[in-house]
Amino acid sequence: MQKSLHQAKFYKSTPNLLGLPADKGLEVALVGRSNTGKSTTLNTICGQHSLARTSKTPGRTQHLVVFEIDEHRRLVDLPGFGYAKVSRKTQLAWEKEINKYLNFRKSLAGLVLIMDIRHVLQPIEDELLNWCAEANLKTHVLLNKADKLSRGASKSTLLQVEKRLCSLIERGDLSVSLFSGKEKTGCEDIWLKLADWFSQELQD
Ligand SMILES: Nc1nc2c(ncn2[C@@H]2O[C@H](COP(=O)(O)OP(=O)(O)OP(=O)(O)O)[C@@H](O)[C@H]2O)c(=O)[nH]1
Ligand SMILES: [Mg+2]
Repeated sequence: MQKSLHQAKFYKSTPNLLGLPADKGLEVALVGRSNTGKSTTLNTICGQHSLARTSKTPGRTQHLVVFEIDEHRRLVDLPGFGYAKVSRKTQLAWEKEINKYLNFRKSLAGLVLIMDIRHVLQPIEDELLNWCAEANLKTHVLLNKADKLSRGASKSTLLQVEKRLCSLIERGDLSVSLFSGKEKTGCEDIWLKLADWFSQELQD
């Protein structure tokens, strides 16, 4: 998987679903609140420095940004939920596009939900996880920015999150792991997930 991810290339950026490539093959999307490190995570797991654009200021990713791994497999970097500095109207428009994407994208094989380990399970994240469970969408949660906490505090947050989500985890479509896009730690679990999701039968 790592080798294929290394070859991922920018494919296109689009403000709405109409601009996405044909709904074929398999796609994995990175989703989360604004500034949790989605774009940094994408770069880290692909072993590339500047594939997706990152920024210190929230609201960097304003489109659905598609990266092609090969002819049949893609990663999609989604705009962050809840970015306060754009108008409410723009926020709602993004949320609507993300909701449509999650609801209707047939090639969506799995979702990577990025949370900031210092602010886990915010209401929008809870809502998203419940929706994923209802939709039977395979989801992996990365508790990102683990470098900001001590090892002990990171581990204890992981246990708390797993406890809160135990009923969803037991059903089998949800998993959680520690991650740091900055220190490039915690990649193994997500590589295994991607290898699994991307080996499903292709949508045509
Ligand atoms: N300490 C630390 N900082 C991180 C980590 N991952 C991302 N950041 C920082 O968090 C900020 C936001 O990172 P992005 O990757 O642009 O976040 P995003 O979720 O894509 O943001 P939007 O596209 O604006 O929603 C940047 O300043 C990153 O350097 C991490 O693992 N540790
Ligand atoms: Mg981003």
